[in-house]
This record gives sequence, C-alpha cells and structure tokens, in this order.
Amino acid sequence: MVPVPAPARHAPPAASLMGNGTDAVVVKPHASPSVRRFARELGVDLSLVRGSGPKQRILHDDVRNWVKGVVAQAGAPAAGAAPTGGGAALGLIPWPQVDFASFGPVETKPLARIRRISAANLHRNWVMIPHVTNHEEADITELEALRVQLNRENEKQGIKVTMLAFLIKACVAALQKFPEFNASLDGESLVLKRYWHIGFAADTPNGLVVPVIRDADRKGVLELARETSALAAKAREGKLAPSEMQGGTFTITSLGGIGGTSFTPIINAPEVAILGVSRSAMRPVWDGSAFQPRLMLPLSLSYDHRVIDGAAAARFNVYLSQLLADFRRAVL
Ligand code: CAO
Repeated sequence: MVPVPAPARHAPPAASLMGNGTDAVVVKPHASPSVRRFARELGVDLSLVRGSGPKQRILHDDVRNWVKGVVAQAGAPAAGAAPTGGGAALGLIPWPQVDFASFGPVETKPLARIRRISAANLHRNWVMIPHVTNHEEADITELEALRVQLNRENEKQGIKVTMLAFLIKACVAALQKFPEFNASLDGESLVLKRYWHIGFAADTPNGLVVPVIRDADRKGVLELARETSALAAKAREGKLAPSEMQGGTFTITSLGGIGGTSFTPIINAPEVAILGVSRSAMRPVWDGSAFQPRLMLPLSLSYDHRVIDGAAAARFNVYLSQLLADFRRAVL
C-alpha cells in the first residue's frame, strides 16, 4: 500500500473536492503573534498552512508539519516514477475557509473512521494517478438468461448467482490476456502479478470497503457468487478482517443494482485499473437488417495512463464485452 502523503492533515478532505460555489471567499490566516514570528523565521507563508486549532487557528505544530511536508515533497521521486512520497506541494491556492453558519443553519458531523481512511486513499489516488476512463457496452442478453436459469436450478441450495460473479470470471480472463492490467508500478519497473485476486467495492453503512476474492482464476462462477455474497455480508456487518481486503490486483465496482449509465471509478492504488459497472438496460441494437431488443451492460474502465495506453484499454474493454456476450470464451 502506498503511504498517505506526510502532510495529509493539511490536505483538504476528498469529499470537499466537490465544488460548493464558495471558492471566492478567503479569510486571513488565524494565528498568534508567536506563531506568526515562527513562520516568518522559517519563511512560511501562513496562508498556505491549514490550522488544526480551535476555529482553524494555526499552531506551531501546523507550521512545523507544513515544513516537514514540503521537505518530504522535495525528496519525492521524479514524474513518471511510482508515487512513494508526498503530494502536498501542488502550488495550489489555499482551500477556502468559510463560516457556513453565517449563510444559514448547518449541522457538523464527524466523518466515520472508514470514510476518513477511504477519503484519504481516494484523494491521493485521484491526484497522483493520471486517470482516463474508457466506456464500452456488453450485450448480456444470453448471459442474463443463463443467470436466471442457474438461479432457478440452485434455488434450493440458497445460492444466488449475481452478475458480479460472471464479471469477476470474465475480468480474470481479460487480465490473463492483457497482463499489464494485473500489475503495479514500482519505481521505474512494472510488477506483473501471476496471481489474480479480484477486489469488489461494497457499499456499507460505514462507508466504502473493498473485500478481495483470492485466486479468482481457480474458482467457478457458483463459488465466486457464494464468496462475494459472504464477503459483502461480512463487510456490511463491519466484520471483515484486514487480510480480507489486501492483495487485490484489480477491482470491480458495480453500481448496477442502483442505476446510472456510466461513471469514472477511481483506481485503487497500487493497482493500475478498475472496472465500473452500471445498470443494464434493454436497447434497440441494429443487427445489419433490423433493430433487435438486447440487454446492454455499461462498462467503464479507468486506467493509469502511465502504464496503459488508450488503445490497450479499448482492446481490454472490447475483449471483456465479447466475453460477456459469449461467456463460453471466458472458460477457454
Ligand atoms: N444491471 C441491472 N441490474 C443489476 C446489475 C446490473 N449491472 N447488477 C445487479 N443488479 C440487480 C441484481 O440482479 C439484483 O436484482 P434482484 O434483487 O432482482 O435479484 C439487484 O440489482 C441488487 O443487486 P446487488 O447490488 O445487491 O448485488 P450485486 O451482486 O450486483 O452487488 C455489491 C453486490 C456488494 C457489489 C453491492 O451490494 C454493492 O455494494 N454495490 C455498491 C458498490 C459501490 O458503492 N461502488 C461505488 C464505489 S466508488 O464510490
């Protein structure tokens, strides 16, 4: 796992990256005369420092930590290398400090622990990885019919086969054909993994977690269905062990049960790609002589452009869509 940049406590929380229309309001830094003197001695511009004291007052420690962050950043690797150091010195203007209560009633809720951890990870990954998303559609008309039939057959055993289990199987086949998607950057090398541990994003009352299915290449669809539903249930109860969320080589995030037509998933570092899945829908598809009603599944593949070229991503997504359209290919 890549460490969170040293001056993370001074970085804006990820959730705040969504604009709130208040960017123009900037207040003067709030600090005691001794902190101002300390900052002057070190040549620190206090408007760049985030205060951790009451009412965001800047403390000696905030100045010290800010300097440490800048020093750590100076020792960070050159562009193109895998991120291992800080990420604070982006040369951005300070985060807007706004007294929201002066505009209307507000309620302040501390972020849950899982959300704080995932926010820091998502923020780092979004800022440090050059993301591009490739969108594709898969014709899953036949696959959905097979899924419904399997569920009818396995009803008594209590196994529910979900689209996610088929997606894991198909992704493993695509990852085996395109190994650079099952890899991580390590300095100036690419580590290609010869194991296929697939993570899937699970929405829980405490926030987003990513349980990992180990050795997904050695498991059949029914076993994958059983394991994903057991891990998802454990995730919702907050009972996942750390080891059940580690070692992933590729992640799938499915919003298909909720809705939407496409989205831009954030890569789960140190992985280099992630597949977002939206809700399937019946669409008229031209077969060369007439429109046919087909069930189409939207696939959004985000990839690290330092490692993967746009053409490779398009090939991966097209291949994945072919596997889902004719699932016999996934077991070849
Ligand atoms: N298109 C249409 N329907 C779909 C679908 C899709 N792509 N995927 C699932 N569905 C249907 C299922 O068939 C199921 O229908 P029935 O209840 O009629 O059988 C229903 O939607 C609910 O499915 P589900 O989402 O509970 O099950 P799943 O196996 O597809 O997903 C899990 C499991 C853990 C991925 C899911 O519960 C979850 O947490 N999803 C959210 C992930 C998330 O938050 N991602 C965002 C991360 S980035 O912020």
